[in-house]
Amino acid sequence: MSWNLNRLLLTPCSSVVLARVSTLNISVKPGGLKPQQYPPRYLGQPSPFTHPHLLKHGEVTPGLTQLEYELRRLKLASLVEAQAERLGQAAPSDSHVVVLLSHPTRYMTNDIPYPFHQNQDFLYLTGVLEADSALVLHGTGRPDQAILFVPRRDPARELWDGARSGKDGAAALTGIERVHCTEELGLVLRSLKGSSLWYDSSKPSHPQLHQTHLRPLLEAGPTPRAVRPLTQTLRALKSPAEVALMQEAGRITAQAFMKTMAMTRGGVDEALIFAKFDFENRVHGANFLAYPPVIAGGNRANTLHYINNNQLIKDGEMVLLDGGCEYFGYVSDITRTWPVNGRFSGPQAELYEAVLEVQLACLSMCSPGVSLDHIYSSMLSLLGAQLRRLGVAKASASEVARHYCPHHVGHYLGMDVHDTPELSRSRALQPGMAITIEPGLYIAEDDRRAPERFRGLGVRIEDDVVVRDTGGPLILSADAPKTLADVERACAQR
Ligand SMILES: [Mn+2]
Repeated sequence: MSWNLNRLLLTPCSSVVLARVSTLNISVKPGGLKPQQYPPRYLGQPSPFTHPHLLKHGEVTPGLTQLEYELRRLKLASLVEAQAERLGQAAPSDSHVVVLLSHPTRYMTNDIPYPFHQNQDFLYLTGVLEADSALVLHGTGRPDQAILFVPRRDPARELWDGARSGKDGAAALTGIERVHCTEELGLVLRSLKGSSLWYDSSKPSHPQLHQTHLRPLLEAGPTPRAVRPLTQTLRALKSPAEVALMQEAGRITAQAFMKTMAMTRGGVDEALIFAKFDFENRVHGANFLAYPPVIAGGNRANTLHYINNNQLIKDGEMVLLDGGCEYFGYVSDITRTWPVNGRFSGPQAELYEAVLEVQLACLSMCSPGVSLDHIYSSMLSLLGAQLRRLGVAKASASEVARHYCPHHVGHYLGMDVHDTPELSRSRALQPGMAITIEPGLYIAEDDRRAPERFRGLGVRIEDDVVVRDTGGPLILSADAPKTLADVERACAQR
């Protein structure tokens, strides 16, 4: 078993955590990775035994190894220890208990479930894709002992809902040695009493498990400390394996854009574009779309969260498509705007070029030390200058730019579309952070201040970016056509 420990330890992380993690005596248990330890049956999620086309041996989810998940838990344990010290609780004899709950199954109606979507913080630390599960980390000083809780095997339920991993399956898959059934959560937590609790109690990710197993504990003790800010700090910095997954998500969606551009024409239904885009993402390997896409023809592009996608787009109009896919836990989020008939009109090209120029300038700013908020204020002044040049505004004030672009320049990206929302956008970007860069200009059809030729036009151009130390930003969505010529060429691929 050859693990490149150095490479994994050097995954981007705050220097505090890195120092702590690299001083840990990490013992890798090759025994947990032996292929014959996987139960020869279906688990509650793909395993290297049942899905060798998706996972290599030692991977918990495609592309992410047991070791990577273990390092995430160790980094969280170090953050908890550091945070306790900061809060003036430096006694090394203090013990900590960290609890994370999975999501429950959600139901569309009566007994028809929605496709299951895991709580990303729980997924980030375990790789477990089953509902009704939990993770407990505990230890003195540093909570680096993991206990996993998964649903008990139940042939009657599995007949309807499909296989469950069970304790042996979950242990083999994750490499976590101590696994209990979920109903033992409260019991185990009570046995760890006297410890300080870290748990996101304000918005429990699994209300029923919270009620049954956590409420009694919370009523008896002091308010627990939040875990979310710590997991989000870790999640903000992507490891090489995570970047590879995001690169694939970006590549898939970029291909889908090319194919979708090639099929539009005057009179096309937004619903058809939706179906084509969804299809092309899945055909290229996506699990599903990451969010309801915006497919907005003509003036509807000026409704930022337009997701009705049910109108016909007239010949001569543009369509704005904001869509992305999820690829084994990581997402893309890309926007392109193009003329449905394949040829930009004069005013459309003018407005498009103005946004593109600003977008390219913002992309070039994506380097370590710069914050999203800083890029945002640059975007506003650049958009202001463009608006003045186009004759939309008399002075290039930021106020006017904010009116014509009411949203931020971008957000963090990762397992979620709007990833790690607790992380301030005023933070300096670091190598390994993933963000979107998405300036736009939206000129409503009833805007009397704007020259008539621009009214009813809305343009946004959005790329996904990983910040790097050297070589400039890595653009994950680079394959999606963007220049006027490339967009028209993609539209012409009939
Ligand atoms: Mn976005």
